Amino acid sequence: MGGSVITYKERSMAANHDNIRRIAEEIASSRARRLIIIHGGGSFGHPLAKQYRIGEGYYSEAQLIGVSKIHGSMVTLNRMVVEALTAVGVPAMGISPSSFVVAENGRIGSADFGIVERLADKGIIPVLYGDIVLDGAKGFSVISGDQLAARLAIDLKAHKLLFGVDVDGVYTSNPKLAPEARLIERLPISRLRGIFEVGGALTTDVTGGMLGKVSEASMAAEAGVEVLIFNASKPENTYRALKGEGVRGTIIVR
Ligand code: IP8
Repeated sequence: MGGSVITYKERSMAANHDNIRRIAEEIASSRARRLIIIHGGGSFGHPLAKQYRIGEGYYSEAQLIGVSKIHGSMVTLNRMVVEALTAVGVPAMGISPSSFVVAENGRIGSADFGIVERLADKGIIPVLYGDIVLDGAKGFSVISGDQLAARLAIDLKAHKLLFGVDVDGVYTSNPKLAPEARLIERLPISRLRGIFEVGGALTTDVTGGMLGKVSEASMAAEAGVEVLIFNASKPENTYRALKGEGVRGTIIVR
């Protein structure tokens, strides 16, 4: 669940309750099982990460309060998502990535997904999120929900990896700026570099916007996971994606 779908990215710490509630309902009616949900930060994560210059690494004690605030803010958003899911009967449980992930220069290093996998096996739906984690090289770093999702999909040999965003998929240029932008429905990894400009996010996104998403997604596709980027702001799409029904979007293929 992209941060741009579940929050208003241009406002400070503003959750999009309508989207959160609607997507929770779609997940409930899909009756998807062995599902792991990962959500992004949107306006609950990126502005604070920028304010405390987490991207530059940990260099001052003055950043510690920022680490605490960023994590706390993500926990708040996570509670909203989990509560929306439980309200419609989905057995969800929020899990903090910072309690079991250590990064190395911004990339997930050691991560024990054992508990997440066992919960999913039991029928609980773990709900993880982009988080600020310990980093062996930088002190702390922000791990995006995208990186986490791709790594989980690879390590747990997921069948499908679905990225719900606020546009229909990957375009030949930024669809919010360029009217001539065309949706790329099938994107082979080999076409990824050089041929087109994917374009970054329009608002503050410390973890790379659409470009970062596509690069993480391609790693999962490379490992044989079926990857779809679709528009979760549009009603019914999340339901259809979970059911394996046709959804307009971008499929990333090996
Ligand atoms: O929105 C980043 O997660 P993302 C979360 O998936 C933080 O990039 C803490 C900025």
